[in-house]
Amino acid sequence: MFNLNFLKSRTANNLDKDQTIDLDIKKIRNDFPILNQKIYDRDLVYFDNGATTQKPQVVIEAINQVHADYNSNVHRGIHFLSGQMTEMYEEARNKIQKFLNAEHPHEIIFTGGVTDSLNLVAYSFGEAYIKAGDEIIVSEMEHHSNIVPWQIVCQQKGAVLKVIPFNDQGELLLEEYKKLITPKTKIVAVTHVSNSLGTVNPVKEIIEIAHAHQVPVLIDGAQAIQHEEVDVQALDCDFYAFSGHKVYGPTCIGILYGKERWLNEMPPYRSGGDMIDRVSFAKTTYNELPFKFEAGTPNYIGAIGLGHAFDYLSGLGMKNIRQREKKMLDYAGEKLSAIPGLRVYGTAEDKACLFSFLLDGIHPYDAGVLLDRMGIAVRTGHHCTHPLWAHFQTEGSIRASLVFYNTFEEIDALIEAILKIKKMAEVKSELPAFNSAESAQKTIEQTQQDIVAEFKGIDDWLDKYNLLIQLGKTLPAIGEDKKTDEVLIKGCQMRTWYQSSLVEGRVHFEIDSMSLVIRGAIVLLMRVLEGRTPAEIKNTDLHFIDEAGLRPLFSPTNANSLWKMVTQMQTDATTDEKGE
Ligand code: 7TS
Repeated sequence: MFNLNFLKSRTANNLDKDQTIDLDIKKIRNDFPILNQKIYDRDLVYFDNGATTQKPQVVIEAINQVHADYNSNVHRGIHFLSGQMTEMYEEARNKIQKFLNAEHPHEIIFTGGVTDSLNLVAYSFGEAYIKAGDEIIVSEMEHHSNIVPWQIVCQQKGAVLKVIPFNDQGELLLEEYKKLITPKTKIVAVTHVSNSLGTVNPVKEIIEIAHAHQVPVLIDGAQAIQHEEVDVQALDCDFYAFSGHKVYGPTCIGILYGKERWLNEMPPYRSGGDMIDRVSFAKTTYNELPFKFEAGTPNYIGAIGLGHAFDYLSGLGMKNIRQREKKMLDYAGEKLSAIPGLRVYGTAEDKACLFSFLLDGIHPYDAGVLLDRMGIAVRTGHHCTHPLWAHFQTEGSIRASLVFYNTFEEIDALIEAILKIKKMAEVKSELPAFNSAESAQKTIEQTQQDIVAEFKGIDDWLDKYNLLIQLGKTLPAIGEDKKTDEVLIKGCQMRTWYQSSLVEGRVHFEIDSMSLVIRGAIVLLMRVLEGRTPAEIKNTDLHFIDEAGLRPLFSPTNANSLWKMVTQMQTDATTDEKGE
């Protein structure tokens, strides 16, 4: 039985577009089933919206129902289901056209996400217009996906990448930008909102400046579309790109808006079915827009889900969303800046509700795992913006990114959690300093049993981390001169340096880490393995890790330097043994 009614927008509120009201957050939160759950027995506080947003029930239901009742491939069947599906897919395109106020539906290209959209423009625009000696302008605060595709174009074409700098508040320096534009500039590609600092860039002005020189502009809207009203005609941008999953829609669906003129002139990016008009071995001609850029079976179900996400947002009203997020921005901003030893990165005049910060004396990784155990999901690290952090001469931050469904109570919970973490980091450890000579006097087995006993009585995850942190403070630091790249354990966000040596038949370790939690684990490993013979180390079953309940404290992805180090300690011993 076909129930096309569900395709009509079902929104939380049906409001006049220009009216501003306070959103009923309690009701809205019930639209997002994932938010009403407990993590480690605590209410989930989801502050990782910059990475991906949660999905309202209407989007989840739409995806399910399309799979259950309508599934069929688009644009290629004459049968009923295919016709229905095609209609829904094209209706989703129309909704997005309206949401963005694009002039034509065929200026909306469905892609696999913003990364895919940015690669499409870099490759295809690059093929059409960029030659040796030309210049491309990006900014210092771009996500890697709006840097690397342009670097590749530059390498392939012999073009030059120029960079708009920003000041310490995280605001682009427009006077510097103006100086970068020359007759060789072929395109400007900048982010609308910075994912690491929250800065809302003055994209209209950036576009006007470029257009005064007949230079087109690509806007990466990945962090803007969920917070701002975006009108591509009012902005007059040439391209606008974003991902569905960051705007309450499904993953692996994205949008590239492009002005008809450019999209018509640019060559296809990916090729295959659907993007062709006629194929022969003598000559192949391409389909018209938007299909020229949609090779193969598109993610039509994702597109329909995304259409529903935009219906939902229209129902709430982007102005109401902006108003609510601004209130939370002011509230959280004031509370965070009152915490001593907390530095906020990104204090631009106009910013989204996103806070990047560092706490004195604690690595972002440690803060991230502790917040997680308190039910608060944040992101830590570089957030795929290495050059941005190079500006601040640091490696990343703790990032809390909020959206309208977050609450003031959740902000209070974050503040309370940060104060708790600060205390753990600041308190002087009462544990004795790690002494390698002393630990070598006990047998390996006895040491392991002692560690298990120390951790066994501790039920609360936070207390376990706290013990590791306090242990971590007792590890003697290795000299700065020894912290070289050669001894750095690769592929991990918290830098850990590791070296071992064999002296008179015994293995000695010199290990250090920026993370106190990892340092705590190092102390435990050193207590067991330091000063032992290669054979002892190789043959030790490190059973204390599981028996003391330590393994779940370190996820394989986040704490991979620790697990690599454990393997390294025992592999080195094998090598030493052979060399003996
Ligand atoms: N551009 C910006 C500004 C982004 O914030 C991101 C993702 C991307 C591009 C790439 O998006 P994707 O959907 O193609 O992966 N940013 C983040 C982030 O800040 N945390 O996780 C992903």
